[in-house]
Amino acid sequence: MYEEDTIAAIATPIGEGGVAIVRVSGPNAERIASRIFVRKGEKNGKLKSHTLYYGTIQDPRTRKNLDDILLAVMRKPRSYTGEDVVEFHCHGGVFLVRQVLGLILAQGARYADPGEFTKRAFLNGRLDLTQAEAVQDLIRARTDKAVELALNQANGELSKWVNELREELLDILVQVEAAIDFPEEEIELLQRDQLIDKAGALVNKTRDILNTYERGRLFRDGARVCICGRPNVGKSSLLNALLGHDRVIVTPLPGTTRDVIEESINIEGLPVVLWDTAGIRNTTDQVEKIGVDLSLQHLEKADAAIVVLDGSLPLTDEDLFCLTEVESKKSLVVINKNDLGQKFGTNQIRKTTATKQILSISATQGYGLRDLETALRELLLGTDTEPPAVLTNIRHKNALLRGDEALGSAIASLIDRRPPECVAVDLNDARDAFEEVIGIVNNEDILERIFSKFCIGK
Ligand SMILES: Nc1nc2c(ncn2[C@@H]2O[C@H](COP(=O)(O)OP(=O)(O)O)[C@@H](O)[C@H]2O)c(=O)[nH]1
Ligand SMILES: [Mg+2]
Repeated sequence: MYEEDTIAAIATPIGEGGVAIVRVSGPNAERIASRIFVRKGEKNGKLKSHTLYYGTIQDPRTRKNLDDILLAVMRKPRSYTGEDVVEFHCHGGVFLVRQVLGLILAQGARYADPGEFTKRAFLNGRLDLTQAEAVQDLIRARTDKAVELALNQANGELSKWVNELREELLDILVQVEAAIDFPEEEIELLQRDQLIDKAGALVNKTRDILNTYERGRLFRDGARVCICGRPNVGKSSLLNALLGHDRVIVTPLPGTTRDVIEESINIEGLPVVLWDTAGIRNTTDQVEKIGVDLSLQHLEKADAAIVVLDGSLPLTDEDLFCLTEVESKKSLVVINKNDLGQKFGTNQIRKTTATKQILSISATQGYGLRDLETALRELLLGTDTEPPAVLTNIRHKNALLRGDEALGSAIASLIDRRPPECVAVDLNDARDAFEEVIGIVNNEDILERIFSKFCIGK
């Protein structure tokens, strides 16, 4: 299936640390280790698998010792890659670990491509494709929730879900193909209705999975939230308050913030990137105008917006303009400075934005901030119960979309009483799409693209 040579790479980050690991996988892994590893104490006997051995690394040509190390042998098939794997646990010095790697390569190992260890794990059936990809998500995860989602996927939760779809699809396909094999028995009317129902149910289940994508994307990449409003309402103060420290300059002068300031917070595991923007208003000041344009651009790109109003002053046209700007977006309205009392009623806001949630806070006093965070999280994620798995990967999403589309046209063919061959073509397309998610694919291009995104040594 692939050229079974022996690959090696540094598996830990390059830098100073307690330990650095060089990983070797392939048929020659153990032979290479036996040439450069000298065991302390008892020297004879074959090394046991899944055991750590203490010893030194020695250059066989010069007999010079490089490092005292721990060596682990994991013989196939019970190893990460499913091949013989040897790990050298050295002291974590940049120069040292490169020397060790160099010595291993000099014994005939090849420097691994990015993700090549995981690719081999996949090709040897140790992981399916969603699990292999989850390994990468796990490495990149930035919050505990992202770790949890990636771990679920690595443990096969998504595969299980998609596999159920595939099984149900195969059921339908068997019936349709039977009709092809016995042409005189055309698909009976009753059977046709049943098939339509079953395919319809399958479409719904596919969409359930697809709907989790947005949620997964937010957990993985973070949600982008734009804080907007006219100048001086307390946008920068709010950013500082949510961050818990003074990041942005706050002054009583309108127009202080001109650039877009970006900072990240974590709301119960959901990474949120906050954008503090220049106040939105008509201005003749050239620099401020650029700031205002930037604000509007960011508002457009954001996953959600917080419109800040100053409750200590009557509403202005600029406030109303901001409220209409976010009309079609996920957004919250925040009435700030509630420590100073409130000069207008919420019904005035309701006239412009009937459905938005309105919260009262004080950025400088810290009132209402927890409620704001909770409301923001709900706005971004919705309050639905947690699905069994979450789609985080665009490749999975596209494949499922293709499956959904193919099922749709299979249903149309059934309704139009087209010949079973036509229905089978669509159903087979849907099946290909589902199988692509879990990785029953042999397309080298797809695999190459997926694994090239990994880091070297994984
Ligand atoms: N009393 C009070 N003043 C606030 C509050 N939030 C902001 N301010 C003041 O309002 C002024 C403008 O704040 P700033 O955050 O720069 O507004 P921005 O222009 O919207 O970014 C500053 O003098 C802040 O101290 C609040 O909750 N209560
Ligand atoms: Mg500001």
